[in-house]
Amino acid sequence: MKAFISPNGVKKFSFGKVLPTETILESDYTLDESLFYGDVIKSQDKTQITLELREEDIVYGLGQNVRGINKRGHIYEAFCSDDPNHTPDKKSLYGAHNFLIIYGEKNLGIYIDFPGKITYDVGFTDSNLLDIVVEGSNLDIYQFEGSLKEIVNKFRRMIGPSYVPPKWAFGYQQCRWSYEDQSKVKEIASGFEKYDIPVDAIYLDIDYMEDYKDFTVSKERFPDFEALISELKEKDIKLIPIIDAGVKIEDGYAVYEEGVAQNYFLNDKQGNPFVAAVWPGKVHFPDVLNKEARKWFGDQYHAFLKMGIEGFWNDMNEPAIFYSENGLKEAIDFVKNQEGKNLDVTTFFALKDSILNISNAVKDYKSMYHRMTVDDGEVLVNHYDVHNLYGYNITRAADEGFKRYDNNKRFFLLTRASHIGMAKHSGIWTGDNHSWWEHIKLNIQMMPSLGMAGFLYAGADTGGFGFNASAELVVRWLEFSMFTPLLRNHSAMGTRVQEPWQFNEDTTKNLRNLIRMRYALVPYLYSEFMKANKDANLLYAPLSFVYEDEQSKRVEDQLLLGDEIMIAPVYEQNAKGRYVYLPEDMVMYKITSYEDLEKQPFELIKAGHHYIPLETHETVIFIRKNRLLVLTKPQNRVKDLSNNELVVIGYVEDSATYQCYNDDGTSFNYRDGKYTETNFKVNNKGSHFEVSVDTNDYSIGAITFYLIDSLGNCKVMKQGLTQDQPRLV
Ligand code: MIG
Repeated sequence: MKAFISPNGVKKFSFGKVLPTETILESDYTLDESLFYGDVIKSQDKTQITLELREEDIVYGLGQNVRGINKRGHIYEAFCSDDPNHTPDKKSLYGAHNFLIIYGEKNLGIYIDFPGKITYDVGFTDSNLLDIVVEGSNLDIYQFEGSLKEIVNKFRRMIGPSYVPPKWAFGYQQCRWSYEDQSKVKEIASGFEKYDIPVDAIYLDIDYMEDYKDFTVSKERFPDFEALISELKEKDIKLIPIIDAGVKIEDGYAVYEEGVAQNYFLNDKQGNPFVAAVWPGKVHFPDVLNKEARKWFGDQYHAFLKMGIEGFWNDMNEPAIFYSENGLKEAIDFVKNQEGKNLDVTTFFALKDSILNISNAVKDYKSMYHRMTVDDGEVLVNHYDVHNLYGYNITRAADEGFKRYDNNKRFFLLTRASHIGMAKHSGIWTGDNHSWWEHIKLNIQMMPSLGMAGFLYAGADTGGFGFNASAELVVRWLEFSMFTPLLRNHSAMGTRVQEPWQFNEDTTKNLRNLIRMRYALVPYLYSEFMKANKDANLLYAPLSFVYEDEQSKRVEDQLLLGDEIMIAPVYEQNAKGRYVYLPEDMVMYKITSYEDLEKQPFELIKAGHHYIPLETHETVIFIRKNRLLVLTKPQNRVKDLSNNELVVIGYVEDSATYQCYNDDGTSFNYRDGKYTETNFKVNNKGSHFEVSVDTNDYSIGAITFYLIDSLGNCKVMKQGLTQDQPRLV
């Protein structure tokens, strides 16, 4: 083992030579005498890392996973898995995010740089131990110290800034597996017009393709694809097609033929393209760990970009395998063998499992090979050993392809499988959840750990993907996801439809109000998102990141969103309220509709535990002490939002400031300082409030302040700025 230290105190412990995961930015590490905080035992093909957990320690992190914000008490695996049943017994979902923090007397952050499988026994087998088993002996362990915020900060600076989508991606998005033809897509777009509900994007799931072939469009179901794109574009609605990982094996299909001719696919042991089967039937997988193959696959997107498509979602990229030729043959042989026999129990269960186990089989992953680009050379690597890099690199292929097409345009991109380091290329959705109340809670609990892993542009299928959603569930879910950067309603084939108007009039009205409120929140969400990204902070933080009292450390169903507010969503069926814990006095804002702002639905709530009654149509947020929340007047598209009519709600005991950020929303020019800043300042002078606005944003017009003082009294003040007025008032 060798130890190193970076200029900002990050310690690195190297064991052997890890295959390049390309997850971290270069830094000047110097040799160091430090010892690793835990015990490390190496055997030939495994590394076991053990750390002690004290009774009161909390373990945060591990990115996309089941269970609570505090990960203690379960075993997790980092092994990207296509598993549509996110039940509490699961160890691993689609992402592999090897970053965690032990929060206690001495805080410790750990990132394990390793591309294969890792198991984390977080105080499950022995409640006082964190036992990590890495399936390999070449790895780097990074160790971070400091406050929770500092640890996240150092780690996130190390992996670099996260993906920034176009601003319209902060609007409402509608998906379904599938909107099966062009008339259905138009019908959905008209639905939003008819019911006057904001929307910015509609998705195309796998049925838009011809026989599930990537980069093709069904002539039968979408005969006028380009006209459809322009028609929607005129309405400012983006169309987002899906791209799967597997490339259909079919003579005459260019992507397949080129890939074979150039040896761009994963191979089997003999060096022939590996045959797996997914939606299109038999497929090959692009070898995106090979630089040239990755470039080739990324360039496939250009034809769609030329047609005016501005974003995609990448699915099945764990990669998911329904079956392989060999796996299927073995299973069928086994089944045939049992024919006519009087089966004992063991054989009967083996028979049942033989078919179930053909999907995503480890044996198949171990039968595929990459020609991985390492230091500009090529190394033959077994897929199993780098499994967690696949989704990362196939989405990176897309991002790099987009940048070659236009390097100053922000394209929209979501992926399912992911890994640390991938956050710079794309956002993620959290895969096939269910229309279960438990999954609203899971969605809430996953957001902070995704952020720690760098995934800021993230969200879950609102309303739930699998199973049937009730109206109440969709409303309550939106009461949380209206705050997540990715706000997408999606559901599976065969389930109850769940577009906002599919339930009853009341529900449509509630959902309209919530979605409009989401648009009102965009200035705040976008500002906090961009600041969290620039400063390598969390957008969603557990309460303990700010409040150090014992109770705050244990709160699992409330989050801080940005620097100004705390959210406390309802996630229980038939609930008419919930308990909320306030670490300090805050102003409660019960949201019903944007228009109801005039009724001043604010109330000062003292620190402590409270039961807050909340009807189905009521969402609650809490404004922190001496903080300001900025809203804008809602519109039906993000691009129509302006800063012309802003609302500032503040809980000001002494003084508060807020910096609202904005930019063109489409380019990377913000990196060159091309953005606007509006600084709001409020002072409580006892008898009155003093407000000032300092801005270089010439679109700022009327501002209405709702200011609440320490007695809970609300004062309304209107400020007008005209175009030629000085920017300082
Ligand atoms: O095997 O494309 O997570 O969002 O609708 C299922 C169909 C494949 C899984 C994705 C989901 C998508 C679905 N896909």
